Amino acid sequence: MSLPVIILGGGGHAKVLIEALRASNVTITGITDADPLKLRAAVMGIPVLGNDGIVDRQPPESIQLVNGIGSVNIPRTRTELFERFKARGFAFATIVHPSAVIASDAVLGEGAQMMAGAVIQPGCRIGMNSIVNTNATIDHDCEIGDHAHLSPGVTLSGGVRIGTGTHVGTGATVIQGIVIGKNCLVAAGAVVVANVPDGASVAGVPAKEVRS
Ligand code: JB2
Repeated sequence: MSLPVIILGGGGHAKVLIEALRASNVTITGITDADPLKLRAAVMGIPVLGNDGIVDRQPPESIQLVNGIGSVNIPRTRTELFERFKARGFAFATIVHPSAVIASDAVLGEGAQMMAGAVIQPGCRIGMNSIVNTNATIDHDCEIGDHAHLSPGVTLSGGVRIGTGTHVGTGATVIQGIVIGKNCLVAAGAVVVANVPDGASVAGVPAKEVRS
């Protein structure tokens, strides 16, 4: 990454990204955050420069962005920030922690984030602005939609499809060939053995639909 890197958001997910970027010897210029109380503070030694107006004032070709908002508490914010700055011509860095194992033919979309210990097997396509979090494993021929989040320790067997904007909670398991729709919520620890329709929330072993 030759351009200066700015991280959007200075919370928990940003810390994990800072670690991954440093492990790849990337220099981080600063962080933007919506919380005025964080202004002039620092996160792991990286200065908080101000709110997103800082980015708005830069020529898009002069910096690279990293989406530091996770998708747990404020999932729409992560997607909205990505879409807003993409529309203005900014580029989002695709992050691969050096300890991640990524198959040679895997396709990673712009701004996708492969955190420490992630494993992506052959034939996988990972959507834009998605997160494959710490130690998540994705077996062969899976398709992960844009803005999806696979939380730490998620296991997907081969040929699984995860829709746009879907959140798969910590340690959930999805057996082979399952299709999970758009904007779904899979609870932590669930074991998904049947397809999940768009917008549904599922939990349990085996996973069943629950009211969200
Ligand atoms: O519009 C925004 C905005 N809205 C909230 N622009 C910018 N630049 N920053 C924004 N923020 C800031 O994002 C908040 O003020 C806060 O500092 C930060 C979010 O931090 P938080 O720790 O609450 O959440 P997170 O998204 O970093 O982490 C969540 O998701 C991760 C995947 C947590 O649940 C983590 O535990 C989880 N690993």
